[in-house]
Amino acid sequence: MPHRNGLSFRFTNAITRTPSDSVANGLRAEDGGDPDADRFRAEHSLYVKALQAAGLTVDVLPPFEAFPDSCFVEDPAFCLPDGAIVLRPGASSRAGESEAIRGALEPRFAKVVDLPGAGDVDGGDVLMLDDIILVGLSARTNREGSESFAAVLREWGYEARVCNTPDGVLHFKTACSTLGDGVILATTTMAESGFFADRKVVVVPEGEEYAANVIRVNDVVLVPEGYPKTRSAIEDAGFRTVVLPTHEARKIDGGLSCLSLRFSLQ
Ligand code: CIR
Repeated sequence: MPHRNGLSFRFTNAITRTPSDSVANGLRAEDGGDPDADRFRAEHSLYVKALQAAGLTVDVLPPFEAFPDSCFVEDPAFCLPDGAIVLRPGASSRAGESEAIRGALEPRFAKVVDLPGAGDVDGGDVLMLDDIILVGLSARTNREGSESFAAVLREWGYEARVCNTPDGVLHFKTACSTLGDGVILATTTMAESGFFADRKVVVVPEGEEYAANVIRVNDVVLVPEGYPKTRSAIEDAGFRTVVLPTHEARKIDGGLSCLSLRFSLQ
């Protein structure tokens, strides 16, 4: 695919969803205590403000009590300037989120399509770079889903490659992010995976692996609070950072990317 400068980090819009009270029952790999819904909403509102300060128009959808993980809007859809693809999340408790996010996408995109076939893809497994889109196989994204997703992307003129997310990592982007301008942020395991070929990789210092999930939004990189070595490494690589609290999201394996769908309307 032709290199599209800024595809992965120049955005005009975002969609988020306010955490519900039921977020306390969100899925998690290990139980370190339930998130507190009020504190989560306070952190979420700082997140929305940071996206707005970065120049985005942000649509904040109302809480969706029936789906505890529904504030993680990145997982049920994937957005490109050409249109949006409604995905099928791999966790059965999240299945109904696709229908709900479609309703938010349709007024904004001329083209909204469903992931064909019966496979599963979580948006957290999709890393968009400026010249390729990487799709990680994981406990949530299976071979059938990733292949049908890659086929849609190719039809739309994008190059897509399916990769294996390392064992024990929830989503591909749990362990890596794009900092934009051709630079990747990744844990040591991901950096050594070969997925990034000869791209410049900023490696997350040991012990700060959670901070591998950041988002570049226009001229800033949003980073989670409490990971000073990663923040310094990103700044040393020449990027401006904004620190945000994600303590409640972290309790249910959520990070900064999961909390929004970011896109550029043509
Ligand atoms: C889940 O397990 O589905 C949620 N508790 C966390 C989802 C995080 N989403 C993401 O990394 N894209």
